Amino acid sequence: MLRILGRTTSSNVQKVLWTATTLGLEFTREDVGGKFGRNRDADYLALNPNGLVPTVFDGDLVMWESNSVSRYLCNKYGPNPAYPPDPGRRALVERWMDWQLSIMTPALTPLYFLLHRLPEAQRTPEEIARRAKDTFAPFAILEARLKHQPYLEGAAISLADIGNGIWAHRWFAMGQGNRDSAVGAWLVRLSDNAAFRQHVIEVGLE
Ligand SMILES: N[C@@H](CCC(=O)N[C@@H](CS)C(=O)NCC(=O)O)C(=O)O
Repeated sequence: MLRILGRTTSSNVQKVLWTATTLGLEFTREDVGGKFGRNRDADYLALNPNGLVPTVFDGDLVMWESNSVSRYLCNKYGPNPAYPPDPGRRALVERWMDWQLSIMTPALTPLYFLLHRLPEAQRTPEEIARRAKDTFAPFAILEARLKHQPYLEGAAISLADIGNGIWAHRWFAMGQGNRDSAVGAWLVRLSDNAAFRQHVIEVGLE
């Protein structure tokens, strides 16, 4: 059975939980990170030198980096349409996973931290507007992509949608976006997925 270390409110933990649930895997999970701490303790750092969550055990194998963990789970416990076996189709999915790490998360995190970490008295409307503007470019890319297809790659949810869908959910929850858009319609489609509801929507933001 998998053992997942990480708080449920972490987008990167949610990614692994959604993937594991998609594959029908059993797992245990322990609260680590955020208000629960433990992630800067020496025993945790010995497992994951980044001091970040998630850290995932599969037997003796200890893993970190949520995208790598998700790939591993699909490789080991697939096949699953979430991670197509054909190298070309897989590359198309993986580009969105890399894009989420390199473009989406850096664009969204400052706005998220401003609204969810900084005390309200320290926020200014100008700063919020500036940070929000930085999020427009990646969502314009998603909008163009999703105008012509139901999911980021192909006709089913893939790992491409999992990582980016979690951030899109947050973006709307932060008062951005237009429900009457291709991204909004994609989020409605994702909401039909029980694992997305369980591990993302029902958990809320922290
Ligand atoms: N690239 C890493 C990033 C991991 C990461 O940044 N985790 C955040 C939560 S989303 C974290 O551990 N923050 C410190 C904390 O929760 O205390 C991954 O994908 O796993």
